[in-house]
Amino acid sequence: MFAFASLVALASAALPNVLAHGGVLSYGIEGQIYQGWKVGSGNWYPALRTSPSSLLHSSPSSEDRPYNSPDGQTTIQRPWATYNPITDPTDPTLACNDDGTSGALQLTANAKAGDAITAYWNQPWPHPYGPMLTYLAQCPGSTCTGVDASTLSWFKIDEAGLLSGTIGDGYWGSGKMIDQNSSWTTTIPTTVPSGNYLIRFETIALHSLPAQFYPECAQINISGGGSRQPTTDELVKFPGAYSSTDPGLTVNLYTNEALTETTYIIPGPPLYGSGSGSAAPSPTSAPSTPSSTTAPAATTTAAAGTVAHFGQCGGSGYTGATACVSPYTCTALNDYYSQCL
Ligand SMILES: *[C@@H]1O[C@H](CO)[C@@H](O)[C@H](O)[C@H]1NC(C)=O
Ligand SMILES: *[C@@H]1O[C@H](CO)[C@@H](O)[C@H](O)[C@H]1NC(C)=O
Ligand SMILES: [Cu+2]
Repeated sequence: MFAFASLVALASAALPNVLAHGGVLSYGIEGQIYQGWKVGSGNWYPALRTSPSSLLHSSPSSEDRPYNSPDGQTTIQRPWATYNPITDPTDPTLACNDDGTSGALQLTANAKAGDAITAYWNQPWPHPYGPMLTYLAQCPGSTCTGVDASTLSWFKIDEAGLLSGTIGDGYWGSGKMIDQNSSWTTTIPTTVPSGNYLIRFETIALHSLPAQFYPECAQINISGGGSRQPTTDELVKFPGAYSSTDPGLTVNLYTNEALTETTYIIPGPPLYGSGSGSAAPSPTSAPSTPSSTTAPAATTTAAAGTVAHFGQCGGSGYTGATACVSPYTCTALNDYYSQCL
């Protein structure tokens, strides 16, 4: 205990105000912002949680939590236990970065199939090497409140791995997330059945091994959905979906081979609706989803009349181009900001 306390003191002294880790702090659904669990004053700093994860994840103290106390907080986000990474793919907290329970005053956001939903991480997100993944899990009853996240079956609706370049020095989904205001936008497929879901945004950091998982969840009630249930092959459990031997979780960025390797296999099940679903996750060395374009960032210069993916295309006081490059459409996020999504 003495040694651990000393290490914590050292870590705090060495990194006074730098946020080394974090999580999803808020959400946006078609222009409406939903705050996540509030950050508690005085405890939002990088603590040392690299010692035995079983010990450290079993009973987070108030200092380890990203909020002072859940008392009185109402949010669509599920409570989460720590801003430190989960580093074991069998960790029981892998579903939503907590014990799976909902908040005492848990809220649910309404969303429509086809809506764009954005997760905002703390800024700037510090880890640019690794994939972005978004999952949905339908809750069995008329609400997700009270449903244990670890009992649900999840399917992947969005992923972005190595977008360009090599494993060793390429551009990753998480690098793009940082370039996009440390946020990630996923469109709810129009084909998912209406109902109550948990949505799980995850970024995985590969700058050191073992890989670091940063998942948080929110409750949404999807209306106007379709009729395509996820197939058996598309459904996974957390924990269960990942293994410590997955090729996408064991890549070493710092080898000579990494500087020539352009194929990265995104962990987890095949994408929802991606085909038969019976094959192993397919290697992706190129953009594989509509959210992955060759435009590296929202700041990409676009020709007149063609705004790049995630670029601004409207809003009060905006005078620039309003037409989005195919296949994106200009979507009003609020009165002041419309974005090509
Ligand atoms: C979900 O939305 C449907 C349709 O709008 C509504 O009838 C239902 O009450 C909602 N359920 C919850 C838990 O919010
Ligand atoms: C960037 O993200 C922050 C939340 O982290 C949000 O308040 C802000 O509106 C975002 N900016 C844009 C241009 O979307
Ligand atoms: Cu970190």
